[in-house]
Amino acid sequence: MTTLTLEPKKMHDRVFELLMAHHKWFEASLPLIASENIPSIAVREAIISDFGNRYAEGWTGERVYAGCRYIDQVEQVCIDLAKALFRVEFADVRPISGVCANLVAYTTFTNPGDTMMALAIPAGGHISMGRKDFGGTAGSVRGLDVEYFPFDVDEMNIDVDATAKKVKKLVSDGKKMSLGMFGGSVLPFPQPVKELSEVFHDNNASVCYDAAHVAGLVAGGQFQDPMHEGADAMTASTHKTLPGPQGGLIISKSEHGENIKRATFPGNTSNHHLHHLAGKAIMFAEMMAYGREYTSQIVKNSRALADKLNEDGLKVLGEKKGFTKSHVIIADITAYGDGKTLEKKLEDSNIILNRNLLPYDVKMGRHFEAPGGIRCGVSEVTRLGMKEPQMREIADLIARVVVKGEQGERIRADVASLKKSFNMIHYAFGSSREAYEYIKLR
Ligand code: DSN
Repeated sequence: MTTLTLEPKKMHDRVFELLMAHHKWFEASLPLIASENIPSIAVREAIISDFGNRYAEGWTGERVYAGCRYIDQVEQVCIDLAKALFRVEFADVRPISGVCANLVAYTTFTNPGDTMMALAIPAGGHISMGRKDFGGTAGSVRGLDVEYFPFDVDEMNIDVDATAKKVKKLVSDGKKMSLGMFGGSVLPFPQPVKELSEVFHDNNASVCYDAAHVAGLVAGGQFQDPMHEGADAMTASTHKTLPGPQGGLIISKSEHGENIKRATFPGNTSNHHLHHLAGKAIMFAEMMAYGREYTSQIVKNSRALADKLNEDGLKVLGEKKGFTKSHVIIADITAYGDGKTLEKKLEDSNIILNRNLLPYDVKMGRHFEAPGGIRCGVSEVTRLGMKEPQMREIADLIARVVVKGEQGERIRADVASLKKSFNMIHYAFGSSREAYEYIKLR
């Protein structure tokens, strides 16, 4: 049994102290985790509304609960905005996360025991695409047999010819290939959806694209547009390059709409998170208004950061292709240490990014605990108004820690001084509150 060392009121107060400390820390830090972003103050207002206390199982106008008069209207606004933003016929905004959206896709397009092709995790696949023996969602929850896309490290991309051959071979060997699952968690370059969709379709498989990371760039017209390149559906998170609350989304051609609706509810959710639904609607409206400008700056920033990091001595992958065409950069830091140690040193310097497996790490005997890479994303710093000159400063700060071994107070002071002029949210409808302000309601 746990014996509490503090009275309940003191523990209650302690939680608020820690929340406030977190806000102060992020205010003075460089947030570079590729899967994160900061929502606008307007989104934050929406997600503390009473919507978060309600149930609305089902589809708009067909709920299993009373009390949904306004919830239905907000959900319809959210659906309409999502369809307009992604230029598609059907959107289901209820999945509560990217993993949940992928499960909706698996439920729609596959049966347990079928084969799905996806990227291996070191090549950029996500845990939700993983095999059962690694505890991945596709294998252990949906019972799928996962085959990997052949991957070309120089190109940092799927190998088209080898994939076409592999699909045909698997099918001729008697595998029931149901789904080609493109996309993933490290996606510096557009993938060959156009080139390979027909191969999957000709072999009776559907095509889905996990745009968890790049959905904002797709919406802003800065990356590939999978739904117009042959994909049947696209899943996404709403809080990475899309700067919304944490959540998921699935869009598709209209013919899959009814199956997707059932796969979301009752298949993979009971209640969806209605406060986040309102936040998603606000964020989609911001993206309709500012998305093109925001995401074109993300891509320019990412490229500027990659160029300077590489010049400063980090080995950024994808050099042959110009390092990146998205928000994400992946660098081999094995000349200076392992990913875990360097992630910690950077964190101690208030530079927050994460370690990452490199495509060739497993072959080299490296493990996700101490991989050979680090991953940076620029969505959040771009949202704070930073541009190419600040990216070069960030690269120098990272290199001081990684390459030169500097650490501690001097770096933290330089990080805070850079950050000081960038504490407002840009590309949103405006607010006088600062990005990391702790908003007290008590
Ligand atoms: N694992 C997250 C990422 O950082 O890419 C997404 O779920």
